[in-house]
Amino acid sequence: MEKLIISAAICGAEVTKEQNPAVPYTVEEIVREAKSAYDAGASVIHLHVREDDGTPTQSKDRFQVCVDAIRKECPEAIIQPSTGGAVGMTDLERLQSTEIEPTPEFATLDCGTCNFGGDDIFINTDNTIINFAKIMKERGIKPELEVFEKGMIDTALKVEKKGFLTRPLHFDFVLGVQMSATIRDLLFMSESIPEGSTWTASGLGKNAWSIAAATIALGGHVRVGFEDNLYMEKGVLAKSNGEMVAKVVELAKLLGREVATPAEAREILSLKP
Ligand code: KMH
Ligand code: ZN
Repeated sequence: MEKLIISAAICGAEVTKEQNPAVPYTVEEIVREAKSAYDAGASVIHLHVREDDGTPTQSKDRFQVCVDAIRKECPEAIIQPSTGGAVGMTDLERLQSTEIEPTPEFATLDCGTCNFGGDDIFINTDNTIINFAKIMKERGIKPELEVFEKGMIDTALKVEKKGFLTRPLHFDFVLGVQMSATIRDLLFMSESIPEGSTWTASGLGKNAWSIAAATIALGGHVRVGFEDNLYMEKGVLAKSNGEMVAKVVELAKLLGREVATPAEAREILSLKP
């Protein structure tokens, strides 16, 4: 079986220090969390950034400072800026994370609109998705296709048919936001993508660990981190993203799956060297 790529979603846009004091806001905290994940075995850092007070931002300058600082501590890491940002941001605001230098090799591309709790709606119209795909293609950025339910896989395939996405595609199944996060859901999603695609999965909250274990067994790749889950187990807050990555490494060991280095991850994901 292909080696396991571990992605760490270290910060997110929604979680707060009130929920877990280790959630990073400042540049120093973001670097600390990226390094803890990288040292534990993560090769991909899925990155959102915040103002010092925790407000989510897609500011190009803030991304540039954070990426440069992470790069110093995690020289080989695949840094994957979010283009999802936070609910309510404009497309132009969200795209700023792709404008840093050097151009990111990997970035997220959200493939549909979904409810995001309470009155929040995370809006990604067909035109938004096509525009983001077009820009990423022009800039040579490989998209990680963020799909929150099966219809978003179908949308991605329509965008591919129009010529804005190129195979091999890479999907990230974010389970537990819009659709549930059972093993049946995971199987349904992983069996619904074109042959030759790669995929990562993450389960929200308490689903993180069952989805991680099933994904390792099925040959997918795993995302964990504060963006998706704050707990190591019921009632036990994670002290760092690294602690969560270490748990995935342990699961992989138990299940006989080797963990990919960043260089191996680049090869598996067909990223440019
Ligand atoms: N924060 C969510 C509204 C992504 O990173 O591309 C969007 C999100 C997806 O987290
Ligand atoms: Zn994200």
